[in-house]
Amino acid sequence: MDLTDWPSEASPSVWSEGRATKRGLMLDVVVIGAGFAGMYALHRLRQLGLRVRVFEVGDDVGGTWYWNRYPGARCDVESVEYSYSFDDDLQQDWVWTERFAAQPEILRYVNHVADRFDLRSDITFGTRVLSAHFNEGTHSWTVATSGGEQIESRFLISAVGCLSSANRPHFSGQDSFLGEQYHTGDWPHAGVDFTGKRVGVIGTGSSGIQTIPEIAKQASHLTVFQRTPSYTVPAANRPIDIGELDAIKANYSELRTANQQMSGAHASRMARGNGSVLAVSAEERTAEFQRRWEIGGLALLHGYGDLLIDQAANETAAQFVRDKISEIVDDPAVAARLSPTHTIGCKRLCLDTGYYATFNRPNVTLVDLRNDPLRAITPEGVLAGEIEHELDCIVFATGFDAMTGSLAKIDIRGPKTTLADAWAEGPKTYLGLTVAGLPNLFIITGPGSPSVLTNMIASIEFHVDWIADCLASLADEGSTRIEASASAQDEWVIHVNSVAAQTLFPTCNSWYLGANIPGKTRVFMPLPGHPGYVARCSEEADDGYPNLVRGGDALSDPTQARRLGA
Ligand code: NA7
Repeated sequence: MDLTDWPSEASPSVWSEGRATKRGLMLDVVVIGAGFAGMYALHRLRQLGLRVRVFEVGDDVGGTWYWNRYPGARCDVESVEYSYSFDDDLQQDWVWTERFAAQPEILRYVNHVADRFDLRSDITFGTRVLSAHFNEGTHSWTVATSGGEQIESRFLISAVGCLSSANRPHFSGQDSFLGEQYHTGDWPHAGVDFTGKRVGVIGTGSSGIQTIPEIAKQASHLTVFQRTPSYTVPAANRPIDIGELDAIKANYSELRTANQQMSGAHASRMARGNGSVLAVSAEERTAEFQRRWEIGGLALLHGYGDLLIDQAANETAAQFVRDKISEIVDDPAVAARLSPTHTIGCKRLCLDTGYYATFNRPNVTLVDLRNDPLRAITPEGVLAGEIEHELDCIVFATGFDAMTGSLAKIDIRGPKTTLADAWAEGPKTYLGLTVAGLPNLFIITGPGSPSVLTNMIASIEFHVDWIADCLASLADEGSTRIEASASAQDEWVIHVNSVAAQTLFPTCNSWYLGANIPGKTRVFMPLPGHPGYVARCSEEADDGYPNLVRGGDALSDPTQARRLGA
């Protein structure tokens, strides 16, 4: 069937035509979240003629980029690649100004997309989805929102994002603090002026590493509370000149296609080395690491094929970064405290602009919480070890309950299980897209898919297209119910774990494993390897979805069924 022949947006819906419920018209799809994923899902499913409604907690579009407005917030995937590919006019028209876009530019871009495709008219902002209960009788979800609405929808799509539920660890005495408190993942829209203030930043992951150099420029004094040092490499961010951008745009589809062959679905323009770092001399590898350090971005870990597979190989890159820290940081004791010892890359590699050099500033102090544990937050500041650090503001850069946190907040109930029960021992999915026991639910970039190990936009587009094709196939055959088979899901979970086990990813306490959240089941959530994953999902679709059990009432209107099948 040619999908472009489907009814236009104004035409009757595929499944719900004429189907009024006690509470009003039944929707085809409720989408949760209006970030990159929810926005594209809305656009794509509208093209199928489906009635779609998106619910979004924020007051506007953007998801991650709506909330993470801290100074220094910037994407670590190059802007020409971290952008939608689904519409060539869009990618030709938009002008990126920097190699790695900063948060305000990305937010301008998503706003442009929302305007361009008139997305806001089907998004309800300022509204949280509280629960979704599946009705076996009608093969539909009853979705309840914080706005007091109850909506019936045939399908439910989670576009809640992977890094959208802020991790707010509780520190003793926190409520007594007399100054201001901020979380990088929930930053005030009006911005914060730290001029002349004594600021403390807790957390040195990607967010902390991006914001620390910026806050240090403003604050009278900055105290950085570090529990675990991170590896960070220079972003080497720079403006993109218009000639460079035009050259990329002239071959945009080739770039997008080439990126599909990359493990992370991006960076195909960056030369990769497949050989072993251990097979070359120390001089050669140092020269290659240096070359890649200067290129900036994630290039460093792409130099050799075994850096994320073999511990001894990995150690060569880790030592290279530690040597850089010693070179950059003036005080050897501070350099030692900043030097990580874990596997490089098993936590997401950070990109920075002047991070290590920031610790040479006279107004910056590093507190190592491994030696001086954070004992309490006091009215005046932070008590670490025996020292009370007096502060006017505390910035929590403590990360997220990643990949499952936002979905787990919603009371999702299927006929025989809840999401909470289904995921009690860690998230289990089939293809990262569906969950056995929860029919008619799809998860964009869910656990068990490559998601956070990739360029998220590429993964989002792939998932949305896959879901759209699946829904079109259901419409074709008049099915109203689809659910992953439990055995296929069990096999998929084993597959994800076995692929992860062939890498060094599971070897440290990362948010990929849920290890940053006390009590969270420790399981490696994303699946390494975009191309293999895409091939597997495409095979599932091409074979007619053999591992997804379909069924339900045929469409009640046979003329419509014939039309859709035509
Ligand atoms: P991350 O990478 O999870 O970093 C959080 C940081 O906060 C990290 O340094 C943590 O130390 C620290 N942290 C967390 N809880 C505590 C407590 N209780 N005490 C002290 N320090 C704590 O989150 P980000 O927001 O920086 O980055 C998330 C992703 O966003 C990033 O990977 C990019 O993909 C974009 P720890 O390492 O756990 O010892």
